[in-house]
Amino acid sequence: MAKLILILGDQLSPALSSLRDVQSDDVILLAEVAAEAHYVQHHQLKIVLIFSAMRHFAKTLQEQGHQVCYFSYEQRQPSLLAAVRQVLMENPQLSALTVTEPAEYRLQQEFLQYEAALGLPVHILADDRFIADHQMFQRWAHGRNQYRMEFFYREMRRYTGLLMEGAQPCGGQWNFDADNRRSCPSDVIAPQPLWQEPDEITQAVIQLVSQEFPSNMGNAASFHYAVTGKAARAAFLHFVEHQLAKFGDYQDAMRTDDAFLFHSVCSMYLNIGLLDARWMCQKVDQAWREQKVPLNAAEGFIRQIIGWREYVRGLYWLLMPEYQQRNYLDAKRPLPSYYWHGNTKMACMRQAIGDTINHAYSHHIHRLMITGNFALLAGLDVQEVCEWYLAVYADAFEWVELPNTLGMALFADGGVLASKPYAASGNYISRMSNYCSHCHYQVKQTLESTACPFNALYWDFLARNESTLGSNARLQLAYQQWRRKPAELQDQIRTKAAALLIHVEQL
Ligand code: DLZ
Ligand code: SF4
Repeated sequence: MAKLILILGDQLSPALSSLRDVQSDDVILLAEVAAEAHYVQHHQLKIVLIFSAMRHFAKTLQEQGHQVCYFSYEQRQPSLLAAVRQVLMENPQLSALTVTEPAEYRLQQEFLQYEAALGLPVHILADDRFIADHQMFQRWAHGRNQYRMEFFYREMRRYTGLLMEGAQPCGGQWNFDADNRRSCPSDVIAPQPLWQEPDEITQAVIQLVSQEFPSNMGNAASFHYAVTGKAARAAFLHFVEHQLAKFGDYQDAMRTDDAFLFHSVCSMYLNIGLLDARWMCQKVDQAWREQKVPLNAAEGFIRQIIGWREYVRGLYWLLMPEYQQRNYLDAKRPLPSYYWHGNTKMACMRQAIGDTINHAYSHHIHRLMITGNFALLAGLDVQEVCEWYLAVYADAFEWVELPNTLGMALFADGGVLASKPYAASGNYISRMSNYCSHCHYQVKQTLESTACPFNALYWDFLARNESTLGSNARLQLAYQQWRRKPAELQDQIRTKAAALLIHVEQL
């Protein structure tokens, strides 16, 4: 019995579960559709990446002799369901639909309706590209009142054997986070990540996106990412060879002249299936065992993949759909327009948003401690901020974006992900970057007209949320500092913050 296999834009892996028992009379469908291209205003480079990678993946399947049906965006399929319907109508011999489970709750809910809508069996297979399946995560989470990444991560280390010597972690320590926090001196030069020249297929997609999505963020013509598994693996091996050794030390550093520093910039490839998480981690484990990179680099990288990435995916599926509605600190201020155009006097924000506009990428500390921290301190609307992150980053799919933004950056889940809000004043940004020396504002000032906005907003954030956050154990030092300030100074700071928030659009 021939079947239809639907492959989504973030399922571009040859080892995908739905492709495992493909038969010669099966039809494989990939479709560029309006519903997926428009559910948020995706960055132009994100759309180019996904459409071009889909086209390359379909071409490879075809070359391998599979029957492939491909709808390009110009064919105006409104939705995945419409595309499936059309293929089934044209191929009445197809008697079932198979799909690997979608990564997002939104689509999972749609797929659960497909059987009724199409009148044929729909088989939804597990996505075993993730290392922990849903049951494994649920077993781990069961009975816990706190879900701390660190404990999940240790289990994943034992489960995978990565950086393990028998039952013990290599180096006698599970986590070298404390060795991942150096600022990057100006004489340390990071090698460029490996970019790709667009081929003919990508050039056609660039043209399409420029025409069809002209007002979306970014410039499609500047596309330089990998769009095939082979090119993505080359980019990752380039990272292992040239960047990984220093990734550990400078993971949290930021610099005006370099958006990438020692980051791999491979999350977008991994999240659409061009790279395999186990393969990446094995390469890093091997580089450490061959003494090519220090342990704080290898462990820091592997923690991001088998720890953090698997953990946020597990939490997403554990807590959706209720998680999406959370707004613990009742943050509702509209998103300032500079999140979209980057035109602000705050040098750090200009840099982080500018990098985002130019590359559909910025690294995790920009996302957490600059744009995320500002959104947290200013009480920006949780839904709007989440939508922004989902739209503007090439690696952003809701399963990974939502916990990172709503939980980690905005503390809107009340502490499920993070044990304290990642609120920081200008002092942190000044320590970890060279932005402040290029800024209109003065990082050492709090009340003056030229004062760094992060400073008054930081204290005001603590003060206005004292009833919810005041007893948080990890914020006690900060609250002691606040409470020790004379009442008059507290008033001045809060008045300054109120003025900043009224004029937040002009900062
Ligand atoms: C993000 C995206 C975009 C922009 N376009 C498509 C598309 O046209 N067709 C498709 O199959 N997938 C696309 N995607 C990725 C999906 O949105 C993604 O599979 C779901 O969000 C589940 O993670
Ligand atoms: Fe950002 Fe303040 Fe530093 Fe300016 S002074 S770059 S606003 S932290």
